[in-house]
Amino acid sequence: MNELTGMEVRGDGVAIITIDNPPVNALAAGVREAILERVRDAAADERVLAIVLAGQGSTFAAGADIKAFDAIGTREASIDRSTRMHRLLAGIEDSGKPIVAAIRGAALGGGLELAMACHCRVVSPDAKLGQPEVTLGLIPGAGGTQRLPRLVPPDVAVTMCVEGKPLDARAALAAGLVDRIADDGLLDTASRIARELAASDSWRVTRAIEIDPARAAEGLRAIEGRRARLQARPGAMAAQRALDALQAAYTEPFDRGAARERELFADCVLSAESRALRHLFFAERAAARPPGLPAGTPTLDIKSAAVVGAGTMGIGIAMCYASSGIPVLLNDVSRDALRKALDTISANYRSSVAKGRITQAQADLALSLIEITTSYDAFHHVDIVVEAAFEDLDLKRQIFAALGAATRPECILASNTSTLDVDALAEASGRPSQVVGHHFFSPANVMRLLEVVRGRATSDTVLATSLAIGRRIGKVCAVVGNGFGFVANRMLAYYMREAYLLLEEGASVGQIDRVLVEFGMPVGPFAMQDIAGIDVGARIRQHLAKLGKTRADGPQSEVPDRLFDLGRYGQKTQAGWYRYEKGSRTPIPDPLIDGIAAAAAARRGITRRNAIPDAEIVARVTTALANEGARVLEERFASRAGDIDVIYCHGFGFPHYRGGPMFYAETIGLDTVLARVREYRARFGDYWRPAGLLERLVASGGSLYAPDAVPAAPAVS
Ligand code: 3H9
Repeated sequence: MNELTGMEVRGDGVAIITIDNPPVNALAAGVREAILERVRDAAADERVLAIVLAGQGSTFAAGADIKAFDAIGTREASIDRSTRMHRLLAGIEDSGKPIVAAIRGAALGGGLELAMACHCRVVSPDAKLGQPEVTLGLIPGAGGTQRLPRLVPPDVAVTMCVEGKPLDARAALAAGLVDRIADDGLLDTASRIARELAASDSWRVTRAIEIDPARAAEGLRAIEGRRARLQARPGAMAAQRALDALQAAYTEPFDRGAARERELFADCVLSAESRALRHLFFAERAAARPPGLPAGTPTLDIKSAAVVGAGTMGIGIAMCYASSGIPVLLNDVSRDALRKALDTISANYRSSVAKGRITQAQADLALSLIEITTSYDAFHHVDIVVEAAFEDLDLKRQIFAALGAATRPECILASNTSTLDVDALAEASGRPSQVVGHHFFSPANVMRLLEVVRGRATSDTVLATSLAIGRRIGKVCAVVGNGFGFVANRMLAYYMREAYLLLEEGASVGQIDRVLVEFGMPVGPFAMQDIAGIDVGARIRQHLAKLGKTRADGPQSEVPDRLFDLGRYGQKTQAGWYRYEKGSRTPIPDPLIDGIAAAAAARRGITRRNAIPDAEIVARVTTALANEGARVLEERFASRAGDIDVIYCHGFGFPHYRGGPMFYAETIGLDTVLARVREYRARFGDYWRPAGLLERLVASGGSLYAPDAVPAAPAVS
């Protein structure tokens, strides 16, 4: 068992116990017991005066083993597990010798709970301490909701448990969560403090700290304030339960509060929300390891970048690089466009500073890393170029031919195209193995998704480097094949098709938006278009019409094109699917839309219904997503259902607590999804074609997530 920890008794009487469970020292079964065994050994060893508990490598401990939660099938099993963990931490607290946690890197979840059961906490400047359980649909389950309020002010305890964001070393020191920051010599400092505690013969046992009445009252007020804000938020069950547990901390003695925490943790760990969020946690990490890309594929070192095109996307992409400390050349043919781009970038950074998201120094540094240019002269220095020019194949071909000549052979040439053929650009460049798609989502400096499009000739090194640089600039990456609309926009087209058709059938813009927000989308489809611009979609449809293509199979509603004809482009023209008062972003329903929808329905011979049930709206759009997602998988434009979940959650805000469109389909049952597709086919027409993969899985009782659900093959065109 004790390969999972190490112990060294030093000459000064300090035992250094090290948690050793790579890569992140998760407190899996065996590790927890091993720690207690070491503590007991040290406590029994006469040579030992004091103990330091540290993590091997760059992490203290990333918390409980998240994978193991799937095996908890009952409340009793959950409560039993938490009880053992509580006992174990009490055993550490009561060891009889002072224990100092020496924290390098992350002390998260159960890792922080372990550290709080130590008698003192010393951290390195890079430490991050947090209770992120809520992001997994959980609450701290090993006493975190009881020990944290005994150490930090109520607003900090509430924020940490409800928002899940970690504190950095300085904030943790200011809050009283840690006792010392060791700029260097973490173990030496921790050992010295441990010896001092032993010499003083008095150290603090966190669970014995009494919360004074004034602080308890403040805690209850902070909790009520939060509850009011959470009330309307779907998917906030874990946050509510965290507040319940904190309330117990401010009103009950430790043991009763801890018992309450165990009950509430059990509610959460068995919930559908938590299962979905845990799925997404692993799916996000798996997405960065596409099948077919050998582990350990070498990556290129990206020290500088260039972006071609200083429009909205180019600006956002340049900011991603600069904000991550990578110098970037921003290129455009128009000097005027470049000057405007710099103004926009400065304004964006100013606004981030004003909102407290970054410091002035960080903004100044990022801005200093962006250089504008109208030529490719300096491109032979850069390691990657991201092209974000106007969406026109001939123009992009010319750019790629020029980039092929202007850059070094090993330079990566990435296109931010959302609709064009990456292989055609690869061919134009003259060195197709270096070409890849990097499809960002607008605004590129905010949205976390990056679709990495693997072309026919994209080399493994370019793919691996794309994933590495994507992660470095803060993106969640997923590899997709070179198909029209890739994955995110292809699926969005089916979601929007149903929204338009429901409108023609008699639902209102307001009803559809409300229902999908209640379902958990951050914004309804029509309000979203009013933000993004109705003109953008209309121009793409016009372009496709010339090529004889449509974005999705099935009837193409004319309603959005009528709005475009009327100059109703959305918020920017104060009218789109809604009306907007000058200077306001509040949508006001506009009866004119219903008239346009009724006329469109009449032209298509559709009898409008007086009322469309809310449930049908959710069923229609989610079935369209799941069926198209299954087609994407069988055509191998994505390699795994989890990749699609990651893409749609991070690209278009599918509620994370539902796990993504494919996970949601499994939650309601693939047989139900297939039955709906068949029902809609009978009601609406043959464009509702069930995906073969869906039919096969339903026939065999299989799962989209089984390792053999989709024949293994790299996602290539
Ligand atoms: C909890 O603690 C409940 C308790 O209250 C008590 C209950 C009784 N478990 O993210 P990375 C894997 S709930 C299992 O790429 P980074 C991860 O999947 C937990 N595995 O590295 C990946 O595996 P692979 C609360 C875990 O450097 C590898 O480690 N804790 C866990 O970018 C590397 O991860 C959290 O929510 C885990 N706990 O970031 C913290 N953590 O290589 C979750 C990581 O096979 N973890 N893995 O893909 C994190 O936030 C980040 O991993 C961390 C490192 C910041 C630590």
